[in-house]
Amino acid sequence: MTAVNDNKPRVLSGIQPSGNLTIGNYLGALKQWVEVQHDYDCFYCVVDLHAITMPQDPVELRQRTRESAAMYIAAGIDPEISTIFVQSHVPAHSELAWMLTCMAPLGWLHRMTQFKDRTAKQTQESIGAGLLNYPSLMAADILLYHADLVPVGDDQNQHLEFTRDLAQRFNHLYGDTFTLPSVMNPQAGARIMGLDNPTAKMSKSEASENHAIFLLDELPRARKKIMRAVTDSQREIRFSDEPERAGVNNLLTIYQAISGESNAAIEAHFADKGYGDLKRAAADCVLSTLEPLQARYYELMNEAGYLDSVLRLGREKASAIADETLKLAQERMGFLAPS
Ligand code: ATP
Ligand code: LTN
Repeated sequence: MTAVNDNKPRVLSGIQPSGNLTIGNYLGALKQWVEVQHDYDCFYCVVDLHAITMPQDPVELRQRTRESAAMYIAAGIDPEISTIFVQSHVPAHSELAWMLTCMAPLGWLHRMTQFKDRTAKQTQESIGAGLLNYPSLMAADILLYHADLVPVGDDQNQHLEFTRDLAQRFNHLYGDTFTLPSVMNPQAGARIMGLDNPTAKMSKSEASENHAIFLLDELPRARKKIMRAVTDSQREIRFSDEPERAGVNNLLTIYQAISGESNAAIEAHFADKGYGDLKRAAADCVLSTLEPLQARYYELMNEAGYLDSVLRLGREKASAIADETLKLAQERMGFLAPS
């Protein structure tokens, strides 16, 4: 750890390299990561161990792990300030995850909505046990670094509650060991919905063509996807939580998350305008974000060796902290230290 960061509260978060990153990942997670990095000692990992809870092609997984790390930097994470690393490079994550798995009540795990959603359409025979234990691994990621704050989209709030409950259980049984983390959701953009189906969360592993805007979509393609977004047959442009108005609400949310304007200012701006105007304005905002991000991304991917050096340093900095926490937890649980 560098001396400057010693007194700052800590942040940890991660994104799965399970597909190409979307504007949902950007607005729900990455954008906040960039915003907090000067005020916190930040650790951002590419969570490849989480990605394998669903089947992954080995060649693609390796490639996407590098691409995700490059995307963190392209989005504005400064590797000189924040620590960027790959989860599987720090074995302490897997080791603490096992210890926490053994303490995690099955009832808690079965109540996780992400688990219920992901397994709803599968048979017991086809669901890997990792999907059930997924939250214990996420808890390990967070607790190893004594993270104070975890910036995520709101779909992860239940996993954060689980992490706190598990940390409390450990602290109660074995003595004060882990810091209880708080969740941080963005004011706007905590849940971006699919453009083709605005009642479902935008997800990077959803296959349909007009569902998600990927951060690497060519700009005309990204614009086209927004122009084709599902809306409704009404005319009024205002924020709303009614399910039938979810499409318009989603476009307003995207516009707001990027422009930073208030609800009232946005509704006033669109008062005498139509859905076409809203879509064009949302597309302009999205493109103004994607353009510089893509330019930085391609520069980084062409710079041989740079990304590897960032990940090497990240691994060193992360391991130093994680190994120490793991050792303490092992001692508390009663493992015999190697002599
Ligand atoms: P997958 O489709 O592979 O399950 P995902 O796109 O849901 O992935 P994750 O890797 O699970 O993405 O999430 C990474 C981060 O991005 C988390 O903080 C999550 O809350 C956030 N995030 C993902 N999708 C959205 C979304 N549609 N709106 C806001 N935040 C999101
Ligand atoms: N489960 C998260 C990804 C994730 C994560 C973490 C987020 C894994 N470990 C630690 C924050 C902190 C998801 O977004 N699906």
